Amino acid sequence: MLVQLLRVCTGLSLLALPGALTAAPPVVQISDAWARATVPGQKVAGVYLKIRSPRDASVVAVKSDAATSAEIHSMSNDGGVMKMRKLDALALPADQTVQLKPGGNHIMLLDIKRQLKPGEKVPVILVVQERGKKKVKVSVEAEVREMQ
Ligand SMILES: [Cu+2]
Repeated sequence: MLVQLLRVCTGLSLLALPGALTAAPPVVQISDAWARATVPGQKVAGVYLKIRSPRDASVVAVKSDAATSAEIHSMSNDGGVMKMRKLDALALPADQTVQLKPGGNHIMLLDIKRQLKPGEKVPVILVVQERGKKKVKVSVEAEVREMQ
């Protein structure tokens, strides 16, 4: 009887382990990261992704080894002309998925160092900051895709 009880207890503690691991402090999550393929000689490329923070934060900078610099851009329709504008920061409201997508907010790689071909991966680093806290770097590999 005692032996059986012990077995049950051991089983339970093993089962509890995954739960304990997921209880670690939540972090910024990035998914579906992709970069638009470029043609030879093209100097800029858009990067798109979904990002979600467990607490209010903002993306305050972006960079990539594949480009001389990178910026966060907004895109708006100004009298039929699509215009891009640099954003100083991208707000990440707590627990909301913020989507960067073609025609909307995006990351723009400027002065890219090589052609981006479908299937390749482009490393991108997002610098995320919660108000009054240290900046945290979140890195992601964006898969290069042709525009659909
Ligand atoms: Cu842009």
